[in-house]
Amino acid sequence: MQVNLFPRRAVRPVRTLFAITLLGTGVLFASEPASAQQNASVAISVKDHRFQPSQISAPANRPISIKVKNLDTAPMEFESVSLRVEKVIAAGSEGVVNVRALAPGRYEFFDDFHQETRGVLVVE
Ligand SMILES: [Cu+2]
Repeated sequence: MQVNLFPRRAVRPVRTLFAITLLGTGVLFASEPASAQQNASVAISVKDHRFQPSQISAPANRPISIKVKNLDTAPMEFESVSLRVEKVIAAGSEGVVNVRALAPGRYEFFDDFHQETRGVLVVE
């Protein structure tokens, strides 16, 4: 009886894995460059019920992370109808509001708890 120490079947999974790895690498290179996928980030604070600065800007066609720092002693709610976001940020704390990739334009936002507190995101 002949004993095959290296049956072909045992080799196959390794080759398959190698092929999948190659395929995966190809997919990785075929997709968009990393910079296009990465979130743009922009920071804003709220102090005495005013956004500081009241106008922020971000690049178009990239998801945006807006870091909101609430320096007031009251909670606020960062809200925007056009951006379709709302997030409560406790007094003296901060939060990140993630926004989808946007077309160029002006997107208004406000504090839903103090509606006179307003700002605008300029996307260009
Ligand atoms: Cu609200």
